[in-house]
Amino acid sequence: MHLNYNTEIQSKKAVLVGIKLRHDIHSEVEESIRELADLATTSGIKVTCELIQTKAAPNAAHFIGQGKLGEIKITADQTKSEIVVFDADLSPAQTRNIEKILNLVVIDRTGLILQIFAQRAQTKEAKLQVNLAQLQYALPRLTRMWTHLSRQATAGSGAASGGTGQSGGAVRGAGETQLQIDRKLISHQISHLKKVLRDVERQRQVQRHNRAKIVNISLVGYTNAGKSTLFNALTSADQLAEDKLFATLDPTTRTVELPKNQEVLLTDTVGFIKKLPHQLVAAFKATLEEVAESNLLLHIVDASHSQIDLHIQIVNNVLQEIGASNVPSLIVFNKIDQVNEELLCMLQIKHPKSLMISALQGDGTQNLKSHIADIISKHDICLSISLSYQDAKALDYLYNHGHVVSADYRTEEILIQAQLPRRHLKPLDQLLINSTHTIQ
Ligand SMILES: Nc1nc2c(ncn2[C@@H]2O[C@H](COP(=O)(O)OP(=O)(O)OP(=O)(O)O)[C@@H](O)[C@H]2O)c(=O)[nH]1
Ligand SMILES: [Mg+2]
Repeated sequence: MHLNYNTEIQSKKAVLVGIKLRHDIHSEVEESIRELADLATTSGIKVTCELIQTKAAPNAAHFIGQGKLGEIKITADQTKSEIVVFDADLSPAQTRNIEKILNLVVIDRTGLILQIFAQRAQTKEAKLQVNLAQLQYALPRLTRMWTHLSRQATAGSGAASGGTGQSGGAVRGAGETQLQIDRKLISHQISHLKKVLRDVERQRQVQRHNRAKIVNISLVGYTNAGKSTLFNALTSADQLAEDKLFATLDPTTRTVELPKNQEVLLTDTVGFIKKLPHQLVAAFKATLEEVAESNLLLHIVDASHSQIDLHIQIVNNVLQEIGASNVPSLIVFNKIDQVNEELLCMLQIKHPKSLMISALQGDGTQNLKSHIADIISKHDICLSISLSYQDAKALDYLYNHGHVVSADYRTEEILIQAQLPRRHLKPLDQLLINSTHTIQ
């Protein structure tokens, strides 16, 4: 099946086109195209030129006017670019129409993000999820892909540029039959993948059930915010962290030891981005459910980025979309080593409950751990125990699983004040055979 069309774009040159519609703010359009350039570079495309086209409202047939398309064509020819990447979501028909006019490969933002996910997926589950999203995206665009293929088929004989009109006509008949076969195959594969992913989801539910007794914390945030760097700093793991978008696709979970003897599970997961393709959100449902079922979210924000507010808002929107907006969350501003005092003060005023860290340099990470410990302790119970020396094992249990605030050794008993996660109360109770306790 010819769905893995990554090789078609890697190392090829591309013109990027940003679109400023009537109500768009110019700086945001600029930032968006800068991000598109990062996405393109991450996918292996070589960006030759960035253009911004102003348009009151999108055109139903080809999104922007034919005159503007002409300008794009000239730029693409001058820079020897074979691809045009639009910073918009184009409908399958718009993509086809623009391709016909430009005679170049046209990719939209969703298509580009899907390509990156496909390149980055490592585990079987991530590959399945990305594959499903790609198939769902490809199905209505199949004609276009077939056109690419037929163009490729004839390209070997030197007809790649210019000759598509005639050669396309020559293969169209065979193509249509093949197209119908491809459509059926893809629909079939989509249902098969959905079934396989439902099984994965069930397995995850079982794993989650087994972990339910431990506090689960997930790192969420915009892509490249520094989640994996923080994950590594807190867990001594070696999760891939790099200056590329979507470095992490698979959720990774590790234990973190906190002060006061607490142990939590920390999960690092996929980063969010503006217009995260809905096919991906749907395909990554099982993965993202981990986030929705966490006890606490650490929302990591790159404090050195120029679009902090937008990033926070986008992450909150995705959290809402995946049903995680009710999970308690703590904003953690990262990369403070790159930010001046003035901005830090402003952020602190705007987000009084937030924390400031540099995951890379380790600043503030101990404070973050204590803060998490405090948040979790709020759910702990406070105990006063009059412990008989015969029940000394209970004291070990308290030291291992809770926080002993004070221990007053008397002749007949030990008077203990302690904090303990509620889930440890029952096992402790069974050890208190000759002792008494009260919950405060
Ligand atoms: N200066 C500075 N750079 C940092 C800091 N934390 C992370 N970085 C850098 O930011 C880049 C992205 O870091 P990652 O940890 O991969 O970011 P992420 O949020 O996991 O990204 P995705 O997995 O793509 O969503 C890397 O180049 C890190 O070295 C920090 O505190 N200061
Ligand atoms: Mg990461």
